[in-house]
Amino acid sequence: MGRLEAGYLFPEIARRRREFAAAHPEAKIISMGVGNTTEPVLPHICGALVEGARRLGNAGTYSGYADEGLAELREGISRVYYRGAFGIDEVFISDGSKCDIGRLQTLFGADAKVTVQDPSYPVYVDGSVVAGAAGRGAAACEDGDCGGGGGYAGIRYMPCTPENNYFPDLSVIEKDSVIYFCSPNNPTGAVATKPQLAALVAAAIRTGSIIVYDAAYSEYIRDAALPRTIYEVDGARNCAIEVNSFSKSAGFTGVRLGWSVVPKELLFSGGESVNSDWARLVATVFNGASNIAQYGGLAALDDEGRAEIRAMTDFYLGNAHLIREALKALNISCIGGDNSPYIWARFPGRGSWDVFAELLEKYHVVTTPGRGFGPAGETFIRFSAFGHRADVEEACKRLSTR
Ligand code: PGU
Repeated sequence: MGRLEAGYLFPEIARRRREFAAAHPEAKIISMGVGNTTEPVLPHICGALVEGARRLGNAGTYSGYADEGLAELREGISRVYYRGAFGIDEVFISDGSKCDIGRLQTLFGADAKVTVQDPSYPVYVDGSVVAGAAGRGAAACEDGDCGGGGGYAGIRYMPCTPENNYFPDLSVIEKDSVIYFCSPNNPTGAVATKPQLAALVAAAIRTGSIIVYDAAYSEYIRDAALPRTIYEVDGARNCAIEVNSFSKSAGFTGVRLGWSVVPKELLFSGGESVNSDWARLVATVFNGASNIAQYGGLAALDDEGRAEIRAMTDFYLGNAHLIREALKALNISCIGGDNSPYIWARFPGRGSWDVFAELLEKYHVVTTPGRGFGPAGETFIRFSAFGHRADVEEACKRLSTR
């Protein structure tokens, strides 16, 4: 804990927002910061959550611990997301992908050689630091106030920039690494193509590394040519774990339900089964996802639930389109937002916390400074498309006066 360079990014942003609000009580602040869902869970899935709660109030249907998750849910996730390619003992139900990432960091421990995309979702780095897998920062932010986005010695950063079209140079991956890879990417919104993922898998196999593939935004992919899971690539079963959740697709950020896939073929360099160790670890430190949430998850897998997920993600993609158009009109170059709920906007020559402050102070719009996602985010701002339509429209209107 002592090695962490700053507080966790999103509470830091919330703190700055509170400070500004206290000084300007008249300001109507709009959040395009943290990627938190805003729209209600849709009726079919919500009905299943209600029914799940009712079952707990009935002697005939009451259930307690369900450590490994409902078999039907594990089978359903394999069928809907992976064409049935995994057995139920390869799909682990969880309370969300962030929580699984934390447990994976416990599994890999302090000796893990960690490689991340730069910028990246801060949990890959911060959680690894907490697990002991990094030395004190070498390239830490100059002012000690970058909200978690410094550079830690012992963590390998793979820059993803406009120059490499947001896909990193994989030749820097060392032997026996743990590689965190997120697509659609948070924060850049870039989505890796199938040949790019094939190159990633080849690099992992060449170096004996394990990929932790974060597919939390896979339901936002609209381009049919783009892969929705790393297991679309041959060989991924031998080198990749995938985490995903219902948070951003079904609006379960507050319900909490996700999963991890750990194929039986995946082995540590000593030959031990990662699947067995993961099962042992999860059984030891986790007591299972809420029964209520799991009933909701089952409904999210049937035809009506799939249609609701589509409608929900279409709505947020609609917001993303408005944000992109607003930025385009201002000649601000940006990517993302077409197959992802994030837009990554470039402010050349500017520090991202400065731009963050400008947008908050002048337009009362909260964003996320790119630096919080890593050193390569310094001149970028992340706009989140999670918000009510009227708020997004109002924020875009305010920005258009820039
Ligand atoms: N993975 C990625 C890539 C994410 O962006 C997020 C949420 C999660 C996992 C967490 O998913 P759960 O399944 O709900 O655990 N990222 C948001 C929220 C901030 C946070 O601290 O998680 C964001 O704004 O980046």
